[in-house]
Amino acid sequence: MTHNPILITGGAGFIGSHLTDALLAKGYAVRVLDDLSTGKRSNLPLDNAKIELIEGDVADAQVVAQAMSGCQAVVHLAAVASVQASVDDPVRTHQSNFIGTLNVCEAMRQASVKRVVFASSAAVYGNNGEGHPIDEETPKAPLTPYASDKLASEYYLDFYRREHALEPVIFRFFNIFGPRQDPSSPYSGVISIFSERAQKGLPITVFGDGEQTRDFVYVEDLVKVLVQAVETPQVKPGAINVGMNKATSLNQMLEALAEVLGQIPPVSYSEARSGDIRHSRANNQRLVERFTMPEQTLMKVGLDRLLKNLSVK
Ligand code: NAD
Ligand code: UD2
Repeated sequence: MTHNPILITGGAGFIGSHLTDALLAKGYAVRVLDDLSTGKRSNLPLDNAKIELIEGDVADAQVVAQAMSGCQAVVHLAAVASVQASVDDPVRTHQSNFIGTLNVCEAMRQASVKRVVFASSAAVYGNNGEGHPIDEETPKAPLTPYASDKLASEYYLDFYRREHALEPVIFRFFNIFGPRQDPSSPYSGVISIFSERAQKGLPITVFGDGEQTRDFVYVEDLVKVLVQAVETPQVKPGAINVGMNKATSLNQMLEALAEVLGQIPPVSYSEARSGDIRHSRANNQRLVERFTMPEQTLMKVGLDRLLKNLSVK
């Protein structure tokens, strides 16, 4: 291990701050580049001498080049993570979600940094593959600016791999959950919304019959994979699904929430969201082949940690 820092763009956010904790615990120095648009300083242990926060925008090529200088690897997480925000303002989100990636690639080329781990999304599949575990060869059908920017980012990372010997590890995350996920928008992750409302005793609304399923991944399990992706000596081309190949319905998730809390407020069922995907589940064979999979954190255990974190706030 060299003393050079790992750059985490978006490191003050939900996933990035957990990754920061894990890398610091392993003895790495971490440099975070974040504009704090949704990320928070308070997510980071800034009293640790091994962490540096640069407040800046990944859409600014100069800032990215400065942040890249002297780094040994990059984990590129910075993005407007809300799909709805990309629908409402495609031009602004494109700056963060696509230009940001291009700036990271260029800064890496100039600074001779090779390894980049990238957060793509299951959103690139659109409605394709619904009803069975989705593998990576499933035709792509990006339905939103968010998904289009993620897919274009993947293609550019692959171009830089072929032309400039970058070593991209491209992950398509399914539904990640855990402490520090922001519950404040109606389009936030469903688990963050339900947990916060349940803890405050506020009624919960399920869109549809609650039998829709998702492949939920606890954030610490994801982080164990991200750390390996930073460290692995060999990188093969091709994006990798990050899911557990396990379908959990919203009703099952609510049962787990009720078990952890003892009881939950009234749950009502309203019309399904238009365009909502009924079943989303990852075929994770590629992930299992290339990485050592952590033992899956059970839904109840993950919910318990999330709720404890909410209650100390
Ligand atoms: P988050 O909003 O908590 O984290 C994103 C971070 O990026 C925030 O700290 C934000 O301040 C920062 N950021 C946004 N725009 C920026 C910019 N222009 N310059 C610098 N920093 C900027 O969301 P998250 O859930 O932690 O998402 C991390 C990554 O994972 C994102 O790329 C997201 O698209 C991807 N992802 C997340 C999920 C999920 O289930 N959470 C699923 C698929 C993909
Ligand atoms: C996830 C991602 C999205 C995109 C998409 C690709 C999140 C937050 N969203 O959307 O970015 O990648 O996958 O397929 O990770 N729901 C309720 N009540 C609520 C909120 C949600 O019933 O208050 C339902 C919602 O209609 C859906 C399910 O919960 O059926 C999950 O919703 P979500 O927004 O957490 O995630 P998803 O899979 O729609």
